[in-house]
Amino acid sequence: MTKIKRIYAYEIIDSRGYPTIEGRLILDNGLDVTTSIPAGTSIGKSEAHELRDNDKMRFDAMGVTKAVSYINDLIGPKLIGVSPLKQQEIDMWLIKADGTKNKSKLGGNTILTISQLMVKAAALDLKVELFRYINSLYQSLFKSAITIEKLPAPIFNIINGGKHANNNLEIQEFQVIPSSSYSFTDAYRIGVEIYHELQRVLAYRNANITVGEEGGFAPDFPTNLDAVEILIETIAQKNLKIGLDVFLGLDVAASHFYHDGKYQIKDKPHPLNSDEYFDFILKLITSYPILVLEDPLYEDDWQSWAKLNQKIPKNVYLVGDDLLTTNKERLEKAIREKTCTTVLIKPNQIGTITETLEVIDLARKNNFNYIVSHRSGETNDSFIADFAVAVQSDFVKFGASARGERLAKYNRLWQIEREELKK
Ligand code: 2PG
Ligand code: MG
Repeated sequence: MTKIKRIYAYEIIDSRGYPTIEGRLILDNGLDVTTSIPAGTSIGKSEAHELRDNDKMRFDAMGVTKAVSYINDLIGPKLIGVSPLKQQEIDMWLIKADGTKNKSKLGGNTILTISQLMVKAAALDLKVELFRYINSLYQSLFKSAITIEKLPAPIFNIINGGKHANNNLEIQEFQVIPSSSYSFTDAYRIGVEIYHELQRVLAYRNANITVGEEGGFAPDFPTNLDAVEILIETIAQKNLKIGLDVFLGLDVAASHFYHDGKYQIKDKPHPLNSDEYFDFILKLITSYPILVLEDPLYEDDWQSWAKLNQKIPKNVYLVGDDLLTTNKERLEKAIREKTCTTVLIKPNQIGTITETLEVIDLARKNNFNYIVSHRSGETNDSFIADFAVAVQSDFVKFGASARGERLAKYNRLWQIEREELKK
């Protein structure tokens, strides 16, 4: 059986210009893999802790040398001679070594580096595509199979706001979603064409066409609804039918404009209390063909979430991201209290691949939807694309159809459709 010969890590710079961890694993047969770790800008309170140096003399305190040294000096040496196939054992060992609830000792970023390295090394050693290995890992962990038959439908975030851009919109992501009846190839083309059309529409209106963190445009508008209207106009320009060919999505990321019990958005002249804001969201969802609605409410207001879940149309995916943070306990509560219908899946919110798969298993067993997502701070690693195919996520959220770190994922999906899943 192939064993680990060496594991080490170092800093690289991510899409936001900040350091993150890249790890490398060398097997005793000479094969080697690397993986790198994304980072969020709009972070949910219950996410795994991201270990940063907090040394103001380096990289605005964002360095990860401590995390790197944990891998190089502490964890890596202990894994020499171990088989990378022992995913669950190794993940559990890391969780125990950390010993905290939110991985604050070793860092979720430190732990995930090791966890992802194991997955990649195992797939390479077994000479199977990464997505097929992750799929078989799920099956061996939970004794239940997921049949790989389709590519997830892409959600393109083409206008950025909130914490992801320096513009004046409070809503974080304005998305277009080609109908899931399209092949990935067609959905990708439609997403790319809409992106360029939007650039033309914005330029025509003298709006700013610089981009935000996820590659979407970052214009200023008098209201958030103006950004939604612009998407509708753009889709019509392409002769596509809104609500049939293409749908809309929003990641409201409401926790980030919720202050002192009120929601502050420029669509209304005064800060809204919970009831007023609730009506605003309900009106929004009934006025536009919104298929995916993420984090419309503050992340600890479970009651309002449950109320909204009762009231919104059943075909809308009500998604908990900051609300659920890929956390099993939080998902259990959401299932119990019928808080939403969909969990956003981001491995670095929880810190190991085993735990991420556990959350997916819990969702599947309870008919809860899940959507696999990147982070705003990304690298060119396309691990998450394979992960999404492996678990047959209905949708994926990898940002705009622009910027290398986003395209690394979309292009990998395209490759899988072309080379692996062609009928
Ligand atoms: C989100 C994500 C990804 P971030 O809120 O869904 O789009 O953003 O990585 O900044 O948390
Ligand atoms: Mg989100």
